[in-house]
Amino acid sequence: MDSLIMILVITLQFVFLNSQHHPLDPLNPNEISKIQHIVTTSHLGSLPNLNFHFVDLDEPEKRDVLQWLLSHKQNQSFPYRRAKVVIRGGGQTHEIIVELTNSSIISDHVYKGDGYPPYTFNELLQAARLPFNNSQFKDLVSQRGLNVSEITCFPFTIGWFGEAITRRAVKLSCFYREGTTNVFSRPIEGLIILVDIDSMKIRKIVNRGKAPLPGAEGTDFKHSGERPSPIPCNNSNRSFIINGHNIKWKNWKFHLGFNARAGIIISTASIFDAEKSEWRRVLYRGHVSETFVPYMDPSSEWYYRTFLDVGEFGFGRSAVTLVPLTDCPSNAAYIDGYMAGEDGLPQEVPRAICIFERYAGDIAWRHTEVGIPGKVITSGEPEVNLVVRMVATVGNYDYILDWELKQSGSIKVGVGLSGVLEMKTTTYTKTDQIKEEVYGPLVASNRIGNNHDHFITYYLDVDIDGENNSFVKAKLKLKKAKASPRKSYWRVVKETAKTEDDARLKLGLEASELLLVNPNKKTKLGNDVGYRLMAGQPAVSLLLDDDYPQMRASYTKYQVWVTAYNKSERWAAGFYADMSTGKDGLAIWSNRNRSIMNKDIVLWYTVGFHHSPCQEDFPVMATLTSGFELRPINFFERNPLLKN
Ligand SMILES: *[C@@H]1O[C@H](CO)[C@@H](O)[C@H](O)[C@H]1NC(C)=O
Ligand SMILES: *[C@@H]1O[C@H](CO)[C@@H](O)[C@H](O)[C@H]1NC(C)=O
Ligand SMILES: *[C@@H]1O[C@H](CO)[C@@H](O)[C@H](O)[C@H]1NC(C)=O
Ligand SMILES: *[C@@H]1O[C@H](CO)[C@@H](O)[C@H](O)[C@H]1NC(C)=O
Ligand SMILES: *[C@@H]1O[C@H](CO)[C@@H](O)[C@H](O)[C@H]1NC(C)=O
Ligand SMILES: *[C@@H]1O[C@H](CO)[C@@H](O)[C@H](O)[C@H]1NC(C)=O
Ligand SMILES: *[C@@H]1O[C@H](CO)[C@@H](O)[C@H](O)[C@H]1NC(C)=O
Ligand SMILES: *[C@@H]1O[C@H](CO)[C@@H](O)[C@H](O)[C@H]1NC(C)=O
Ligand SMILES: *[C@@H]1O[C@H](CO)[C@@H](O)[C@H](O)[C@H]1NC(C)=O
Ligand SMILES: [Cu+2]
Repeated sequence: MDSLIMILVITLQFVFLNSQHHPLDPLNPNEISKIQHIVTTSHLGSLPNLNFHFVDLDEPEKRDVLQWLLSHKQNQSFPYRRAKVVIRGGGQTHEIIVELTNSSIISDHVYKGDGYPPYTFNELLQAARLPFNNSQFKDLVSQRGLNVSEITCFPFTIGWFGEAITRRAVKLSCFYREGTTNVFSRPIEGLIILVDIDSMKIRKIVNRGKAPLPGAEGTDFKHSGERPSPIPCNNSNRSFIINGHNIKWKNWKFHLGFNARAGIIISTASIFDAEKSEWRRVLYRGHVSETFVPYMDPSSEWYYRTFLDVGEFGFGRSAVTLVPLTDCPSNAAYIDGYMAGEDGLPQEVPRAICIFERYAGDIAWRHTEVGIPGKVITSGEPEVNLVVRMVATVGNYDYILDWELKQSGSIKVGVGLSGVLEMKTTTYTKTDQIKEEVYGPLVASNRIGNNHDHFITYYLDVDIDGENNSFVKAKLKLKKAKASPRKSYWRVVKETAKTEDDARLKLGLEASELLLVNPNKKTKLGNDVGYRLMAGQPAVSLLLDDDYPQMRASYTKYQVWVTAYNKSERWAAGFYADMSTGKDGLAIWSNRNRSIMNKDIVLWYTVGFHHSPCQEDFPVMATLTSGFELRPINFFERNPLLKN
């Protein structure tokens, strides 16, 4: 063996040792293939129409992960490695746990509750193709004078409206591509196709008759061709280190995962406290839990459009390959994402995640001191943050999902919306012609941009200096001043939430600070160490509680929830979100009213947008951003940006 090969072998072993054994690592392609082999060669392999709907790491017990991380066992492999697999075969949903270390199926049970697992990409693709082999459909479109080769149909999930559900089904809406690449801009209104997914057959075509078709003019959205000139960048000199799924940057270290459902998963994020000279825990696990997008149009072709994108499709499943210099700057590093396809075999999303340092042009801190006679002293530092980003394109919409770490200790989460509106055809060409309820504004000629919401709910298992934390509402209460020329002032009155019931909040006018504290750890000055939730614009669902879509997404009635940690409570609308009936999910768990004081707790925060579209949203929408921030409050002894 010559020395070059020797070096190569040593390097590979090094990479293997350091990057393959974190217990929260997402399943790698070899593991996905192994799982596929274990399942298909087991008794389950003979199930008719066997499809893999979900293959993910079965999250190891938190206790075991923490023990492994905190003890010095990191040079040993974690004692077990399990996958949770959901397959459908023979018309049934099987939940399987596979142990990878000895290649065995530990458990297999048939799920009989409400709701279905996410659709596979192939199911949606097959469903969308069915109309093109259906003579009724072809007759209907040619009666409308349309060329069938110019039509694209998209499958929409249909929710639940009180009926007994026995079959998986989607509804197709079709669009006319002729003269445009903006497929969603030319809806063929009045034609809905109901598809039974398990038999993969068209069950019904509802034809409401010919509706006008909006033209193709002005619908394209080619970019101007201008790109910022790439900043010369020596990427081997990055200030962050990617070691497998472990990322280290400045005073932060964390684990970065990816799965088909949530997309980005940030785990075991800790910050280095220079004063204490130790790593301190902040976030055990954080990711998008669910997304609810109800359209405000009760008409027969629109009422069912009440999407739970994460549970029905998956944000990771919808992750796109990021485009350097458009989606991420020139100094970005990229990470590929892996998941299982419907056949159980690995699929790759190249460049699913990017990581980069953002030189925001912002000021991290500053001061100009003019109080010293004869001197003006100015000090300060620019803000440099680390951003972890992915983009999920779910049909017409694009969600830009950022996790941004600041050296001040903040974790800032950003959600950007872009993409194309879901629009409805109309005969109207001017707003003043409209005298009836049309469920949204006119955004372009012959097109209504239907009113809707976007609720993106985050799962945030915050562990401030340990698991046992409390949720504190620090309310600003007005006091009357005595013996002073002033009549009033405000003071902070802190209230620790005792149970889950006490920790559901609609944020609004009441002035309050929401804190997560570790009541067992105090600063030298005696303050509870903590983090503050800096909420974004308040938006909760306005639908009636007994409206069916709202029952399925009941958690969107509050922006903030805190629950007791339970490994299996991660997906806010329940794991089986497709055609769910609201019997599982965050609101149900919270109703147990568990004690949350000085306990391992999970914070749930919903970023909400009420979206009444406007003309600028056409033909493609300029990014609209919202988010929230977790900011240290009495966590450090003083401003951690000052390094002396
Ligand atoms: C792991 O590391 C510990 C302490 O660093 C050491 O004592 C032990 O021998 C190591 N074990 C293996 C299997 O390398
Ligand atoms: C594999 O390991 C699990 C424990 O992790 C055990 O329950 C199971 O019996 C083992 N199966 C076989 C075939 O060894
Ligand atoms: C198309 O339809 C015909 C007749 O209904 C059927 O025999 C054929 O299998 C269909 N093809 C596909 C690809 O579904
Ligand atoms: C229909 O569209 C196809 C594909 O764009 C085109 O090749 C064909 O000529 C069109 N037919 C008619 C009748 O316009
Ligand atoms: C980038 O920087 C590294 C270390 O600072 C250096 O070894 C390398 O030659 C540089 N590469 C380029 C292309 O300048
Ligand atoms: C790399 O970073 C170091 C320290 O920040 C700096 O001194 C050096 O100039 C950088 N090198 C390049 C090639 O950018
Ligand atoms: C957390 O509190 C529980 C009691 O609620 C206690 O049993 C446990 O030891 C505490 N854990 C830590 C890490 O302090
Ligand atoms: C954990 O959550 C699951 C699902 O909600 C529930 O069935 C189970 O009873 C919970 N376990 C505990 C210990 O509360
Ligand atoms: C939750 O528990 C608290 C304290 O035991 C109690 O005051 C409150 O009424 C309970 N809420 C519900 C909805 O049961
Ligand atoms: Cu919108």
